[in-house]
Amino acid sequence: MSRRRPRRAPAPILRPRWALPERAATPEPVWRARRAVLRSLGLGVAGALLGGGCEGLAGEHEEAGDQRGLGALPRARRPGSTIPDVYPAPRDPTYRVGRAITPARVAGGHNNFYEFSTDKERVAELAAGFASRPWTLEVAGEVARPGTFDVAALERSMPLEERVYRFRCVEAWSMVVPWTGFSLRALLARVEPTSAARFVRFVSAEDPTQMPGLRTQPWYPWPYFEALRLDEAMHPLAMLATGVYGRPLPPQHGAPIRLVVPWKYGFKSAKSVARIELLRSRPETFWSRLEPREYGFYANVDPATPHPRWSQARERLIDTGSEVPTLVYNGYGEEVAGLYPRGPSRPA
Ligand SMILES: Nc1nc2c(c(=O)[nH]1)N[C@H]1C(S)=C(S)[C@@H](COP(=O)(O)O)O[C@H]1N2
Ligand SMILES: [Mo]
Repeated sequence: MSRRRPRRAPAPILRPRWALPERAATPEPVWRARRAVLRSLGLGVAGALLGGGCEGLAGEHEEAGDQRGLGALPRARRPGSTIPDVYPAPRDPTYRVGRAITPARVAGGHNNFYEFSTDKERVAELAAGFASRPWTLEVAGEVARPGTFDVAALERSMPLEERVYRFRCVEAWSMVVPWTGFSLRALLARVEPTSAARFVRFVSAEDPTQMPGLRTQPWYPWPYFEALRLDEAMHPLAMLATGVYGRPLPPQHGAPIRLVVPWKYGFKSAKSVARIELLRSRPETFWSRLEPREYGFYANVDPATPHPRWSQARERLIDTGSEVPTLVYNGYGEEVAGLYPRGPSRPA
């Protein structure tokens, strides 16, 4: 069943055994019933796409029917906007998940972004005015060509595409998200890591004037910081996302640029990244500094290794509430297991 990816040379195998088209994953009566509920609320499909502070994100836009009426929605890109007109980017059909895409309104209304709030339901409203454009991303450390990259320029120059990924939070909830962006390794290639580089560190923005959680929760070691081993960062699945649901990232999802590492728990995927550093040795991470026994450096999704306070064997899909078994490496084992000779939860 594995098939080589077309178009790109050092191709990973990205069609795992269990993959199904998203449509096949949701039984028809289920999605028909969902739509009937929306209709009865007088919302229709377009109505369902609004709210949650997402500013008119497209919803289950893989369905041709749902594209109708989108023109009437407010778009993130307004006249005079500094956001390049590159959305929606073409979807790469290689990335398949075997589950239905989580509606934009649900994903955009249930966020972990502690710089704003620990209340997932309030992040969208608190972050709504976050000024994320223009934005520069600095890349420094063990690289031959350090640089400061304008995010709009990256959106224009990088091979932007949409990828549907499973997303699994360590708190045992999950969703399925169509991210827009490019492989992190495309940016790393531009800066040319030196032979001494072994790890990549990500530092999120820290702006107390715009991020109320920084002021109200001074006990956290801000700014948020995360890291990957260089070979993990070079894996094609590791993505820098600048968009979601066919639109530029809204603030609550980490505007204007965030990491997405789909085989690891969500906390590895740092939002609103301001700085990337190539390092010789393994750095600390935000959560491992706070609770080293609960949040390790690797944090690969592993149903067999419980969190000290709860099982990771199952997860709850945030849109339907249904519980499903957690997949090792979040279902990306065929692609990434080779990075971990001793298994998902053993230090290499
Ligand atoms: N800067 C920053 N990045 C962050 C977080 C955060 O609090 N601050 N939370 C993480 C956690 S725990 C998760 S599950 C995801 C949530 O991403 P989403 O809101 O886009 O779904 O962001 C991750 N990245
Ligand atoms: Mo998370």
